[in-house]
Amino acid sequence: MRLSSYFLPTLKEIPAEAQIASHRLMLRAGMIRQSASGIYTWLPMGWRVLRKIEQIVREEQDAAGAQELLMPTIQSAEIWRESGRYDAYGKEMLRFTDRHDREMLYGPTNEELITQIFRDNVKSYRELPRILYHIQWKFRDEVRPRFGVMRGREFLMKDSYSFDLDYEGAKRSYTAMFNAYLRTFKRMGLTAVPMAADSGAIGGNLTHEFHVLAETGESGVYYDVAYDELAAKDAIDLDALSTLYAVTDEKHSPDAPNCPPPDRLKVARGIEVGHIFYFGTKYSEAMGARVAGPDGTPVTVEMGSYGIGVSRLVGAIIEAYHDDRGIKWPEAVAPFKVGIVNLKTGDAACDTVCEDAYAKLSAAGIEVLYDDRDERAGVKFADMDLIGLPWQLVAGPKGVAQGLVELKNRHTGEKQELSVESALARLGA
Ligand code: 5CA
Repeated sequence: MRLSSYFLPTLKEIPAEAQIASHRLMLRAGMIRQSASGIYTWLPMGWRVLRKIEQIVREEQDAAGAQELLMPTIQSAEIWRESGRYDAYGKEMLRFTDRHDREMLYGPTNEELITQIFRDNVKSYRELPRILYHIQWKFRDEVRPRFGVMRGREFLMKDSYSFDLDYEGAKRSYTAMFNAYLRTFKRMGLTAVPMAADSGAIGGNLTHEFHVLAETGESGVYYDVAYDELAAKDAIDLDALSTLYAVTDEKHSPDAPNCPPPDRLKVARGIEVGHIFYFGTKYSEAMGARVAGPDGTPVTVEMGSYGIGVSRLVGAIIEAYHDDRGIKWPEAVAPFKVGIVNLKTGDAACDTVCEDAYAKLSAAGIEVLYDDRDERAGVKFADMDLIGLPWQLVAGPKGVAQGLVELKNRHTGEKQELSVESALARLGA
């Protein structure tokens, strides 16, 4: 992509309405624009990142045996009456009527709809277990949307739903999702700590929230220092982990039997990027989701649901990866891997080196953004640091005369003078 023709409206000023770094940086780096309170347009740069995150989430869901489908954003009130949640959900649900006066809503979550689909299409225990998921926009009319995409009204969620014959099966599905979450967040460069949580409006008794630790997090978290080590593993023994104290503020109590003494208790703030629930037959019972069991008698299926805040993750990653000049994308989610900075557009030698590097990187399948604009070097450096691509390949007249370019690592700040060939080789071209 050539920056001269890329739709990237960066901002020099710090937007007054943004209170936290990720919100400020997403506006300044031309990733999002607000369209109404808590509702955003994703500009090309933001959209690229969102899709990368979505893809990692998808790959790990698929690897864990979940199957992707796509449910609509708009739902009928009827199924929510069946589960009893239509009235219970309150003002957070955006409700409206269609031209035939049918009551509709913009889905805040999908337990009802997936239970209906399951009920109407699965008849035998032989088809179990099933984990189905989709990645779809949700709407919750939050009282206080804030921090940009962190607490939006419209937001992108991955939500999975598991169906099992009995509790043992449901716990296996829950554990599979739990482990998939640890891998998912790790691939994005995040440490997300699983916390025993409160089940809120979803209901149920086995539930964990996954929190990225950050000072600007909205939740208080309290956990045993031994927990870090256990949770850093790729796959955990859920029962072993569950004996250790790790809770969100709603659940914290210094009098709990396994609450460690103050010197072993970590107190931090976290951003909730995922939330998983086992809720048994809460929805299947209310909505009649039954299958024929091995002996032919109908069995009400055991369910769980598993959410990831895909759009919130964009903000959470920036909270974890930025400095005072801008974003520092982890490579796995970076919108482009490398930015080429032409310090003297119009200079024949610089243009040749940059065009050649651009062509070779592109041909090697490496995502590259080429700053070919006719701008001052200072502007180009500032923009490149702001948008935070992991690598910068800088070509100026002095170096180019000696066949050299500079390769800068945005994370470490390390700069190296290299021949063009070596620089391209470092980048994988
Ligand atoms: N049905 C269940 C699991 S599929 C559910 O809705 N869980 S949830 O309410 O906890 O939401 C799942 C995830 O969506 C949360 O962990 C959070 O990361 C994200 N999320 C929830 N509300 C918002 C919001 N207003 N803005 C951005 N992300 C949100």
